[in-house]
Amino acid sequence: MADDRPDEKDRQLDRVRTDSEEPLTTETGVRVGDTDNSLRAGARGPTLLEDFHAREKITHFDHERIPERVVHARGAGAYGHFTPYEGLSDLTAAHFLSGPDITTPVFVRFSTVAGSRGSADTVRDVRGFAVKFYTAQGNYDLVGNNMPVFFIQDGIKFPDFVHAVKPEPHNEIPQAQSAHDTLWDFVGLQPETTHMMMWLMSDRAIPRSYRTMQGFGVHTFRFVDAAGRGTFVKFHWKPLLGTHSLVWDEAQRIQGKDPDFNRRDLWEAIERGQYPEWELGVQLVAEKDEHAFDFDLLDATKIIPEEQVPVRPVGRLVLDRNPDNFFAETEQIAFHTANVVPGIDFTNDPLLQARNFSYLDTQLLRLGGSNFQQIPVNRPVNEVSNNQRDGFAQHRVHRGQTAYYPNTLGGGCPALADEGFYRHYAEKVDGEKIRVRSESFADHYSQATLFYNSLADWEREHLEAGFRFELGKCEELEVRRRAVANLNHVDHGLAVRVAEGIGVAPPESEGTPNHGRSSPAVSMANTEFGSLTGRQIAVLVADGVDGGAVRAFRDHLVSAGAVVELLAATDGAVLAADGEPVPVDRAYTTVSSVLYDAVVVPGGSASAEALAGDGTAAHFVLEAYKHHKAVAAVGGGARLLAPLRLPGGVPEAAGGMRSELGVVVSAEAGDDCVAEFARLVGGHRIWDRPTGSVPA
Ligand code: HDD
Repeated sequence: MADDRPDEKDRQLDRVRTDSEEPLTTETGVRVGDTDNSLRAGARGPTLLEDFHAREKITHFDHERIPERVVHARGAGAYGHFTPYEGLSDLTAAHFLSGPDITTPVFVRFSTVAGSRGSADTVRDVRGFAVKFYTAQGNYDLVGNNMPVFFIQDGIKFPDFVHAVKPEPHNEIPQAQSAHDTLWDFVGLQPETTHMMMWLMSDRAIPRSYRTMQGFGVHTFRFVDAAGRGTFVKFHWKPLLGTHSLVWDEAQRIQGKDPDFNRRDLWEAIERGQYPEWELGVQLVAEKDEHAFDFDLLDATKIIPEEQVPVRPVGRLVLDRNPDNFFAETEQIAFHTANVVPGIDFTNDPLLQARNFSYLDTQLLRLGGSNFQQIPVNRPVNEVSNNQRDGFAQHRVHRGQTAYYPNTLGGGCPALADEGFYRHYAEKVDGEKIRVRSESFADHYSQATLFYNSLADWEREHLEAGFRFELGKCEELEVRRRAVANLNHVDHGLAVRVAEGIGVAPPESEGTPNHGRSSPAVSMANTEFGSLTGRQIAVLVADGVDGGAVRAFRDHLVSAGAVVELLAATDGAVLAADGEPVPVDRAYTTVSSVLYDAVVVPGGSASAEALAGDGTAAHFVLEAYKHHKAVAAVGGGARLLAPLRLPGGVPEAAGGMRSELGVVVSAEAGDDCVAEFARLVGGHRIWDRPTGSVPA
């Protein structure tokens, strides 16, 4: 942990942590002397029913699995803490936001949505970003995503949407993919999905790391102050490392090379002490301004553009402790949008209202009954006191004669709180009982266009390629056509380019004209760059490598927070040109360029010759280049650049350092060369590098 003092949640968990050194026992505590042989009638005879140890062991094993989450089944989580920058008592009665001296323990679970528990991390999908704050006033769950809008406006459509995106029911294909007919059939018929589909086809759907991912509460919520006054609020999480994504081709390859890519990255960063951090921001709208926008604040398919209402930074989230046990903690944690604390309330957003039903309901099935809040990871750090009793797996031993309110026989306990209790915002509600969608939810295209207009060129190209990929996987031409017709209301040029890529006729005339407005804050190009923290750098080496160059890169990059791994044809060590043994971290046959952010070929003529003659090493560099990663080659290492077909050929190493299109070539690993490479790595990717002709 960041500091070694356990927080309240940690102390609570300590009471249930188990690392027994006692001899093996049954669940009833009876010692076991043999767990390898079942009790039989004679050495070769049948097994006896009275073997209670064997039966218990196998029965428990048979019951190890619980239903996976119906969505967000695959996830990874960590503990940490949240601290506000300043007191927000003028806005909310929430105690955990009342001052910078209050630090609240949290558990955060990141997830994909569509795939099963065992699916790969780097699929094209929304990512869940669910935060449980263990506050002194009870648990508060902010159950968000890494995209600020949602597919549908009313929760009654959620089962339809999820059935459309999940594997198709007749053959359970494809796993964890949105690129199939049923999803696109649904979205083409349901134009409210258009804005979210723009985000889903963008690189936001393939984050480089959970650490480089934004989070959003999505809905408009309400802050409520001690006097009962409300303020609309939208929540934002901004990663301090910037918001960075993978390349789609790379993401697909990682699914095979390391299906746990994002999960491993989070775990290892925390183990290294590089604790991921996010800043919590709020967009605030006064109650009187509820109708001041050209969209409805209650419509979860809309953002409030940051240029219209700036994001005010209010606090810091740090994740600094990995769970002890994946099942006990990450799997059994139960989030619920209705887990709120005094000072935070809902709005009438119909998506949120449905969620407030769904999350409790789903936990009852998934975690086997009504006592799931007693599971250690779910328990609040303050005391629970009520008349709820019994049920499956009741862990509390309630004492006394009474379990009802009011009572005198139990001394009136538990009594009602006279302070600090939850007060619902006294919103005036008056309406007819009708099944309609508000007219104010009717515009499904303006913000999709706003998003498209706001992207950098490379983001826009990736988005268009995303549409072409996904629709190209749809068998039904009519499904493709409908999707294109929908895009024609976002931007005519986009619709034409997508249509041309998937073999359907481009729309002849413009649908809805592009309004030309943009919101630069939604572009990833406008987030943080420059940090090397946790970047993975591959250094390719063979016998005869220039040991000085290896040290120069390693020292500089590691001191800037990067992780540097030396890769060779085999594990063990290589012999540097100066005769020194250089330990190898991994054989490059066990990894792949897609698992690294950048690659260095340090030179030394024998090493360069061996690497250039090894197809695996040559492909490593080629593929890194194809995926827009920084490449450095020192001295003879430049030989590996030959297959790259660089425009203008391989830069000459003789005349000092050259840096072009993210390729640094230098005769020596001097400070200028290493610093230039570090700068490129901090810039994440070299998007203006043309890679179409690179055969990787
Ligand atoms: Fe949901 C899980 C996020 C709409 C019903 N949702 C779940 C998780 C996240 C979200 C992050 C995983 C929590 C964890 O790690 O355990 N969901 C969202 C967001 C939404 C949203 C940001 C829209 C703004 N969800 C939504 C709707 C419904 C649900 C409209 C139902 C009407 N979501 C569920 C669920 C899940 C869930 C079925 C599955 C597992 C669970 O709850 O605990 O209840």
